[in-house]
Amino acid sequence: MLVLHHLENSRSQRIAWALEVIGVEYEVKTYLRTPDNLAPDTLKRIHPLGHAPVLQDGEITIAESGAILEFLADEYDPERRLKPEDKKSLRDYRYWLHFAEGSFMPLLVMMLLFRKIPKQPMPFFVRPVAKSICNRVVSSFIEPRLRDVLSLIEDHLTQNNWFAGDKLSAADMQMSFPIFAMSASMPLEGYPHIERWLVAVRKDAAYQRAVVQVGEFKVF
Ligand SMILES: N[C@@H](CCC(=O)N[C@@H](CS)C(=O)NCC(=O)O)C(=O)O
Repeated sequence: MLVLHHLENSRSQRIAWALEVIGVEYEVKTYLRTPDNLAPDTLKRIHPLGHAPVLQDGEITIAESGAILEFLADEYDPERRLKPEDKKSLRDYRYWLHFAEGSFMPLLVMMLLFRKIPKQPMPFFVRPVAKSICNRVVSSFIEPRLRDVLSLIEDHLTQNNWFAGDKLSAADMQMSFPIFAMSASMPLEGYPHIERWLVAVRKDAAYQRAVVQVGEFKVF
């Protein structure tokens, strides 16, 4: 049976959603985060980097959520519920599948780190300087780029119901994690089509079953 190594409140939710969409049997092994919000060392026994998600299929161990979704599409989805067939949708599928981890997540991780740095232990006289530098990086570098990302997504979802055409696909699953993270840290009122997409995701029956398995995304 497929085994999903799931870290609480993490990207593993994408994989549980995909597994529910294709209706394949799987077992979830849940790992709790450390007090520093990291993965526990036990996850390194499954994959050397110790990140989640990791999927095991017998002797095969796969990390990277995009690679796992592609593996499931190739090996377990004869009805092509995860990957569209027509050329235009397939191009969009590939773009957003890579965009989520290649362009979107690095900005979110940077924002998380720069917001955390001034809260770390440090001499009291250093803190105001650290705070001012970090705020500057967030406001002048990270936030404008995130606004560009949201506008790009909003434009795309104005013309498409889902990320890859008219049907839900693994591109939506891959994009769900950064969009949930964004929506948890700022209101998306100016982005009605992203909001509309979020409502559709939460209504999806397979998504709801995945939430029962691995929980809903919470803010860090
Ligand atoms: N690009 C990887 C990122 C994996 C990753 O960083 N996962 C996070 C959870 S969302 C993690 O394991 N964090 C714990 C840690 O870094 O210790 C993917 O898409 O799977």
